[in-house]
Amino acid sequence: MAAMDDMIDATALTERFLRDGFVKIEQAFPTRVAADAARLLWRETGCDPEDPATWNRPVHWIGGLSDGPFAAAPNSAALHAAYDVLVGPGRWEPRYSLGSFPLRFPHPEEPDDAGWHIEGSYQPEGANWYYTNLRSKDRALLMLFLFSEVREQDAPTRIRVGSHIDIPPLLEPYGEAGVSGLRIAARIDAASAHRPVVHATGHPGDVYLCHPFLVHAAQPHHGTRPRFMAQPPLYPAVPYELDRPDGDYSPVERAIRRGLAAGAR
Ligand SMILES: O=C(O)CCC(=O)C(=O)O
Repeated sequence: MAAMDDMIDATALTERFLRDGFVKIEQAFPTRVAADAARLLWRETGCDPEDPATWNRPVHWIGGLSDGPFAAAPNSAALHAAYDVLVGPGRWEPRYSLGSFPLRFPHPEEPDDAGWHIEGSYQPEGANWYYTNLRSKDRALLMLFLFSEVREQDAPTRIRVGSHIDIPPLLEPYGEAGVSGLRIAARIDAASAHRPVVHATGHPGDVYLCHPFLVHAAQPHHGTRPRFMAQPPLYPAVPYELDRPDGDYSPVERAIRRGLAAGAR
């Protein structure tokens, strides 16, 4: 506990996470790891970093990668300490890969994936889209790992601050089975439209740890240098619980309960 307290102010982290639905951990992993990761991501795109004529699409989606830097990035001491604070010790799975990289390039075409949404996490048999449920099955956190400089003009992810509180009442009627993100997309957008928007800017090595129900969206890139990011889940080791006799709720669970209470008022 003493070591964790040296690294991270757990109370401040928890308060910000409960209020905003996310926390930014600056220099959560080393810059040289980010640089190594970016080099491998360029290779995956087949584009030439020095020749914008080869940047042939507004977004290159890359799947999962487990080369060294992608195994190292999510496992820094600072991130492990933050996962413990937000999700709870023993309640999250270490991961040795990163996945789902939306690599956004300056391009005259608009991307077609820039709507407001929360991340779905599992696909029931026969479903053609990802689902989520009130206990956030299969997703302990949404994480944004920055591998390039992300300034305002570099297509930072848009975040509706505090929107994680708006979502639990929408999910509750669907119970354990949950609902497809597509089916409730319009309601998610409407329920959180009043929230202020901030942009996930930062430096290579910064990480945003987000509540699974944080409403966010991509945006077109109007800058000059591509934006490299990963947006993987942190996986749970055990399901979230919303009714704990001992009251030992994690900040993620507390936020879901707050959202339900707010919806009931
Ligand atoms: O690229 C981004 O900024 C966010 C992408 C995203 O949230 C998504 O497509 O699920």
